[in-house]
Amino acid sequence: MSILYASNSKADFGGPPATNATGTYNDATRTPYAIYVPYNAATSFVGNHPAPVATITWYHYRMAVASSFANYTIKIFTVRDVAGNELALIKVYNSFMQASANGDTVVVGVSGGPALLAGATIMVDVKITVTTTDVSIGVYANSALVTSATAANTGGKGVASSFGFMNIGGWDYYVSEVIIADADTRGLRLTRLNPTAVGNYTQWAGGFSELGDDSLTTAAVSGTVGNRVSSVLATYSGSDVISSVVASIRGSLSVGAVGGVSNSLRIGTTDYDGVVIPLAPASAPYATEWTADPSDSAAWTAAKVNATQLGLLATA
Ligand SMILES: [Ca+2]
Repeated sequence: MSILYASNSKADFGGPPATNATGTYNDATRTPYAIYVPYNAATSFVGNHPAPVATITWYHYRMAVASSFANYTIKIFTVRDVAGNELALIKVYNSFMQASANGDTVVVGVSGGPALLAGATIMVDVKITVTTTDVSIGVYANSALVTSATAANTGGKGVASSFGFMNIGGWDYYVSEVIIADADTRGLRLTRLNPTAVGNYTQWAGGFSELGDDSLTTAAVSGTVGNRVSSVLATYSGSDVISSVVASIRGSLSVGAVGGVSNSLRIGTTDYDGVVIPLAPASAPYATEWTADPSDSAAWTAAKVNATQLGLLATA
């Protein structure tokens, strides 16, 4: 498993869209709110997500339907390559999800799965495969394949690079727990732990309050290679098997000596730095995944997560 990005922050979605923290639209034990995708909204992930290592990209999200989609054909999810070419999409056809692959031609699959009626909550996983031969999409509802399509790709469309939730002519729905990976996401859930307090390091201008505020107009900033900032995280109180800890950030480059950043975990008195992420002038999403606790190379536990600070290291 390699998680490319994981987010339940409205700052990662265009608009900015509205959010909702009431009712069953999100799982409040995991995320502070759901992203609201209202009638006639065309929202999208801001910028491109990190590329998969090969040909396959998975998207995971929790979808809560606010009002029934019965008897409408609408587009709700799109995936594009780095050049902006649409690769695949999900429509709703008479209440059911319907996959389309958009290669040399648009091939529409057979609709299926649970009906998107008011009150429905569905764990959605979407598998996109792009090769020099074809483009395919498989859509899973609660881990079961419900609709798929494959189209030829002799025209050379590239691997998945961005996606968007949309709602052209449909009815209100909500999404949360978005995970993008280059391996199977079925069965994963996302629990977001926000930076809540000053950690061991304060060498950057600004800190935890700018990092967890869901606003891209404020940020932690460093102009000195080697400087660190770290934050205490919200307490994890769930009981999941923790498959990984993922640091998701958006970063951009201004002027000076700093050329990149490492996500870093501080456990005990040791800093465990992730790979150096080169930054670009444009804000973009980046993530670092730790599938095991780096201090002992063993599986994560809730206690271990709660003893970990999340930080950033400015790099050359
Ligand atoms: Ca901010």
